[in-house]
Amino acid sequence: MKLLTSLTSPYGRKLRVIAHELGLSLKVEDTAPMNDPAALLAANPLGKVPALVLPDGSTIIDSPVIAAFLLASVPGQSLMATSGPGHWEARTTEALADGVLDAAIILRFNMTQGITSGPWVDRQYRAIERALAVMNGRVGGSGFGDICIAVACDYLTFRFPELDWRTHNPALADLTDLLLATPAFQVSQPSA
Ligand SMILES: N[C@@H](CCC(=O)N[C@@H](CS)C(=O)NCC(=O)O)C(=O)O
Repeated sequence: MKLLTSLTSPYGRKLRVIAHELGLSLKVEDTAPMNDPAALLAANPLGKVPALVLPDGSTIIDSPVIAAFLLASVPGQSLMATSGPGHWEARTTEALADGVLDAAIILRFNMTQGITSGPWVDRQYRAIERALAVMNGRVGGSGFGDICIAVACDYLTFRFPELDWRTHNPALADLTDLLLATPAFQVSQPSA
């Protein structure tokens, strides 16, 4: 299996950590989405990373879908319940963490165009703040949810070092510090 992703994509990192924890081998192909490489557009017409290319050439796109595929590839995995309330709680935690990333990436794209203030920018910061507070109360719900949370928090540290998300969210801070020390997070550290 080949994962097309940039080495800084937090969505890609989420999948690399999950694959590592599941013991799945994933070949990572460094892919810069903004250059519209042909291999990426063939895998994902939306031009976004990550995209997973399977041995038969078929593709799976969008990190929650790819994550679900990876989990389903390992029967008996212990990262997430496969049904019931625990399953939906973990997936909702993923949606919260991904939503933090979506807002952070909007902010980054705006910054590259010199837009650093205004109602649309403020809205993203407010969404991040609210989601972090909710995620702070969801730590420990599942291994999968915890990975999603720590990936999002570490992305904030990476791209928004001035944003103090730790002070008001001590459970997020403790979880992120704990998971950053694990081999899966170590080998998937974003390289600028
Ligand atoms: N919902 C998607 C979001 C993926 C995404 O936004 N990826 C960014 C890079 S981190 C990207 O490829 N951006 C290029 C673009 O939006 O054209 C997922 O979870 O995979």
